[in-house]
Amino acid sequence: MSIHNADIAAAFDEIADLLSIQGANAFRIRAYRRAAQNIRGLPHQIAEAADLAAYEAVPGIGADLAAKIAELTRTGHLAALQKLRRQVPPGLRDLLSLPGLGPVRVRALMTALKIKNPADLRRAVATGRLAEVRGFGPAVRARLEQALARAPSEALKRMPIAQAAEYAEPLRRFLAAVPGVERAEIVGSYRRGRDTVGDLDVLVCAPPTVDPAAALRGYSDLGALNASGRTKASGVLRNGLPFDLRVVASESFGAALQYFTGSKEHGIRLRQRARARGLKLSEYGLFRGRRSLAGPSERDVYATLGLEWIPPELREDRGELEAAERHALPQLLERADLKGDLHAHTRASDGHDSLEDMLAAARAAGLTYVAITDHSRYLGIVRGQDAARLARQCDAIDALNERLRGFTVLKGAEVDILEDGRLALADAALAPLDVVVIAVHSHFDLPEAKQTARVLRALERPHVTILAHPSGRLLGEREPYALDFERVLSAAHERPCYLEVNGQPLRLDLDDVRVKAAVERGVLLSIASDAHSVGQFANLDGAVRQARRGWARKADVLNTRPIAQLRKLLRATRR
Ligand code: DGT
Ligand code: CA
Ligand code: CA
Repeated sequence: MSIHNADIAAAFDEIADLLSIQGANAFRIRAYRRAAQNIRGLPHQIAEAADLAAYEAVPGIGADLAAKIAELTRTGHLAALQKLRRQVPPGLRDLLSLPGLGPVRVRALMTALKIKNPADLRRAVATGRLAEVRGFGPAVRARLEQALARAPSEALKRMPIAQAAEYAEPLRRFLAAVPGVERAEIVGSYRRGRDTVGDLDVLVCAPPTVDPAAALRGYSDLGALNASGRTKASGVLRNGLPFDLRVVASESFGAALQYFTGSKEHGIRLRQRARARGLKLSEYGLFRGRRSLAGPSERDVYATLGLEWIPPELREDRGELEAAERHALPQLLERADLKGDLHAHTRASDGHDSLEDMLAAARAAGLTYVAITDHSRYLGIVRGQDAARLARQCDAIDALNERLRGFTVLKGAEVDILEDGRLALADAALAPLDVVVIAVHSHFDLPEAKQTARVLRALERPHVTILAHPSGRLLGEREPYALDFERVLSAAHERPCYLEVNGQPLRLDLDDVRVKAAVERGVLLSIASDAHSVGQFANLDGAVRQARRGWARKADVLNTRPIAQLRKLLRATRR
């Protein structure tokens, strides 16, 4: 491993940046900066020096920094830097890479306007709020606007699908309404329902007389249009999301839909299959020689290749082609299959609305039961309930159920898993509940063995029903914590208890791969909104999409059961 002075200096500068965003001690930050500067100025490669003493001879390098240089030289990594990278949301780090934005300004944006990523910044520029922040005079703002316009895709990485959807659906409707346009679809990872998207791929069906790309120029959500011809254009939307536009004729629409939906891996396998049959598959159609066998319809493309039509969520080359060949694709879960929701909050803890309003909203969302799972009292959650308040809430729910017809409110709680694997509420407090959702809300950075032991220990408690958001990730903000998921899955299977697919837009946790593992193991899933207000039962749509990507069928899901069957499954978890 060859480490250059520039590498060491860059690592120290990054540490200083991240510490500075965190508002760390100024002396500590300056020590890293000065060391970086001195190392950059050295006439020789410091990594070639024989030992720590030689490192310490450089001005500004003490024992601590010398040890870090040694670590970097030996391993190529710095544990301290990796830890900081996990702590500081990637969006803030993306902001740092914009010209004119150092850590001090990033911190100012964060404190004054809660700006956490380039997309937030773009909005603040668009609405003029940036001018309110100290240190952002006209010159700084002008430079930032230029930078944001120039390099949006570098400044912003993958976007959570719910955030992308806010721009994708209006864009699709706009294009579909352009005179002469026959169809417009958002394809790519968006159509596959991936949890995040890199860019939007927009496919438009129109005859040669129509120029949808030209129509786009007047579109209100357009940030910039880069390359543009009649059949191909690319640009970026005002929220920073890049897009590719393709225009095809109707005789190719199905083939193009297939091609640009991807995934790339799925497409490669499909084209191999075509080739093995002496055919050629492209975005223009499926051909034998020059004769087109399929093109207008995506279904026909699959059928002509001897395959069932494959739902886009499955197109990841995870066995779907083999299943489609055997006519053994799963009948995937649908939103309409859900009979209830087993994770929702009221203002008894950190929710926004009353118990009555939440159940009315659940009912309006087409559900027949909802579990109220307010937080237990714990560090992070100020308004969490203790045993006494939980008991009173249970009484209120009992009274409510007396009056309700055709709808059931289940008594529940979302209970913190403490650092040592105990639960934040005593077994006696949990015994009267119908649903006990447990979750990790703290100590995310325990080593894998400890984190796994912690969760396994919690799963041993007598009243546990569901493990909520099992990986703890927050898209763009927090990585999953280190956990041996196989062991958790085995424990859930043996116990039994159930695993949640949390539909909060930044959680979508379990992810698709783990959903599939749970389905294969026969561990039932709870498709959950984790609603904190009446509008958030819409989170169920995202959870369903995620579950479909993990091959989940109606039978794999706990809350597709009518209430009587559900109660049996809930009781089966009791010890
Ligand atoms: P993303 O944008 O990173 O979330 O993921 P995708 O899947 O939307 O990827 P993207 O936007 O690069 O391309 C859209 C689709 O176009 C992709 O899913 C399949 C097709 N495609 C793009 N590039 C290639 C390629 O080099 N080979 C093949 N076979 N297909 C490609
Ligand atoms: Ca894409
Ligand atoms: Ca693309």
